[in-house]
Amino acid sequence: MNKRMIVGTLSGLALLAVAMPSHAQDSTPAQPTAIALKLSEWTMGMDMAPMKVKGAVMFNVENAGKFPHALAIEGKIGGQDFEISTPVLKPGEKTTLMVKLPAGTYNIYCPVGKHEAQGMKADLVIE
Ligand SMILES: [Cu+2]
Repeated sequence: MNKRMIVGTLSGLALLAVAMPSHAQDSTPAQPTAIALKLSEWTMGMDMAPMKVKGAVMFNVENAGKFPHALAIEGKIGGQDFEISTPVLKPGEKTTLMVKLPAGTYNIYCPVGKHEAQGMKADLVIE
């Protein structure tokens, strides 16, 4: 496990922050990995190869299509189902979604209509 060193100059507040519960995995980079995703019904934008990343991920999501889309992530953490989603984006709208997940494979997809069945999906592999 990669325990962060706490240097002597940290304030008590900072120490409290460090002590907060975390689902972090070992060797998590400090900076999230940024992934730009353009959602579009024309390309069914997420029907692509699995995305493999380490540590936290920052999705920069843009609806580049003509219909509403959103980005959802689902999977299991510790045997429990979880799901998180951006709001439904109108055409041209952008948002960000940052996740910090245990290592594993998750589904990312568009929860609008039947878009997932139409190919707006991919695997997200957290290493
Ligand atoms: Cu969609």
